[in-house]
Amino acid sequence: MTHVARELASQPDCWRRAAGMAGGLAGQLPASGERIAVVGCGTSYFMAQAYAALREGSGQGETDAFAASEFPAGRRYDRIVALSRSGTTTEVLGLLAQAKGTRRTVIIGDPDSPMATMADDTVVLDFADERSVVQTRFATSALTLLRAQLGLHTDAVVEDAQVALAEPLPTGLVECTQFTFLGRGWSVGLANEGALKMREAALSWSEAYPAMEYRHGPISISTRSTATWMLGDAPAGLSDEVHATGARWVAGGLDPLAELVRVQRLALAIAQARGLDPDRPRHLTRSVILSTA
Ligand code: F1P
Repeated sequence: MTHVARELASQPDCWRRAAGMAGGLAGQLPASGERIAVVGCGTSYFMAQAYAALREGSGQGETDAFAASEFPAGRRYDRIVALSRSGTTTEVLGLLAQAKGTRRTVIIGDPDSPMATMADDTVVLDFADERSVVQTRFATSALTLLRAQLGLHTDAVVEDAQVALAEPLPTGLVECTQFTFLGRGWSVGLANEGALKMREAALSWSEAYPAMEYRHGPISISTRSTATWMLGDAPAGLSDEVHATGARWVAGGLDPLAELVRVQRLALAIAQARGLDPDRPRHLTRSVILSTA
């Protein structure tokens, strides 16, 4: 069994643990009403997008998400929250160093990483750290912690993750030549992450959009050999329009975070079918550490 397959399967347990921490971290995580920015790179950035939409959408304060490299230097926030499994990603370290006057909270997997000592609040999810390069459980556990702190996590989410791990994947998906993942609100970040997983682990041509954007161009890619996968509830009429292209439509019936687990499984199934080792993703390293930033 690969590291990524084992880590992927441990997500229900990790989510339970992460959610259980939320009550004890009230002083370290953003309070309701704070104006915050959430940052990260790669997978961590997509989790930041999901959290930002959940927090602002539930009326708990203005929340912007940025790739760490694109943080607008002139903006003022009550707090910057950085997500980083490794705690070593160059762009995140650079931003935290520059933002000394702002309260900085980091959520990291490795307690011995440089990020652990440079923030005002350090939250360590070491139980969710991973051996694999391709992230699964750290990212979803960090989001579960933040979701629980917003009061938006329930046991039903963990039950859905168990269903996502147990049920067979829809037939015919492994053979598809292209995948489009769609989301709405907080699941836009999850759609972005699903597409990234497919690229990283399976070298699959995958795209992601807010669901209402699909008709504005991306639909032209859809045809009999492609699949369009909705994370969360679909806009009215969209499934019919996808069916009319001949593409496969995958309706996300589970909680969107559990639906992402199904996408992770698909990425591994495609990697296996193509003879790829998902623990050795092409051109990737566990963390991007730049000598010239
Ligand atoms: C972020 C990240 C991963 C990506 C790759 C390089 O790392 O961009 O999402 O899959 O392995 O690093 P981190 O800041 O969360 O450690």
